[in-house]
Amino acid sequence: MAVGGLKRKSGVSAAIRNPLRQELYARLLLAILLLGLPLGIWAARRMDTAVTLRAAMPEEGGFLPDALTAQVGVPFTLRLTSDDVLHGFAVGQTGFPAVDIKPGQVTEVTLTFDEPGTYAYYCTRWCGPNHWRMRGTIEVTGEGEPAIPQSPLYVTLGLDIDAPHPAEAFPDQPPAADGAIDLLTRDFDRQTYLVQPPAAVWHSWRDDPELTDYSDGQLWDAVAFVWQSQATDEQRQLGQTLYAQNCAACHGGTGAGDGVFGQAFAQAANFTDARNMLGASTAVLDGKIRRGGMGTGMPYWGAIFTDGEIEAIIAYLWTFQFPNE
Ligand code: HEC
Ligand SMILES: [Cu+2]
Repeated sequence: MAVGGLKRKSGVSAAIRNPLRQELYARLLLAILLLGLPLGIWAARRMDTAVTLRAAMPEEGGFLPDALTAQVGVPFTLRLTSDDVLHGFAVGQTGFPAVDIKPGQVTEVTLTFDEPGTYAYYCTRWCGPNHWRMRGTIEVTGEGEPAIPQSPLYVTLGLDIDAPHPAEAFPDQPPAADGAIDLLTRDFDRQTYLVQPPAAVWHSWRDDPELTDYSDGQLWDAVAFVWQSQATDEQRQLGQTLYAQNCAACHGGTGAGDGVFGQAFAQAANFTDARNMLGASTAVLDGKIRRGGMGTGMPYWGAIFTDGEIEAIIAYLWTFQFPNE
């Protein structure tokens, strides 16, 4: 260091005496400026947008900070660290693949947002009973129209999703979707699937004088069939994957509400309970998933999943009542 400094000093003094050398130095300086300026700006920008995001168990504060800002089209780098156990990081509704945050390591991710809006980031590792509380938001500003969120169906319909919804009638055993096939020519549309509970559809068929020849069980089989016809196997598969990652810990792998963390809160809903489920419409389930069970352990997922993902999860939830063969 000292030697270099000295050399440079003598070099500068030499340049003053020699005009040729002086020009050389001027050129060099210009080159350094021309090259160095953009480099410096680039480095400064990079440092500006790189934010350290610390993850800790929710009891210890969760994500710190839990609110970030970014600009449309400007790459945004996060340095993820963990204070305690293994956590995960993902951004809802973006398709950004989840990454792990290992204690003692820095995980760098760079995000670029195409559209303004409020994005939610969340932990993807079950780090404790309050894991799902590990959430934060990224406020993205800039060019473009933020997508205007559509009102969830339960709001448009004015449904009280907190009201108990027991079915008046339900089968003793899960219906088989392959029965009573000749009933299927009857009208059944998307709207009915969205707004009517299965039990209400069953009742309307039961009260239909044209259908008196069919047994109660056959009518349930027909309900199971039309319900399943509203989703594809791909959707149910996607729903199953998302359920396993996000819901099973509370609602149980078999949907019975007996997940390891389900007990830590008010009993998580039992999706195998026919009386409870067959009295619920898709709109009610959709609302509960999006908004969460305020004051209960049921988290809100509206900011995390896309509409298509929620649709897929509900299609999977229905399989607990209407099993696929
Ligand atoms: C931390 C535990 C927990 C997790 C995780 C969780 N839930 Fe729940 N859930 C609950 C509890 C507790 C209830 C009952 C309270 C209520 O209905 O508000 C509930 C209720 C529900 C209901 C309402 C059922 C009804 O009969 O109205 C639906 C639907 C639901 N959860 C779906 C999901 C889905 C889908 C996921 C995953 C994306 C999920 N839950 C994740 C705890 C959880
Ligand atoms: Cu976590």
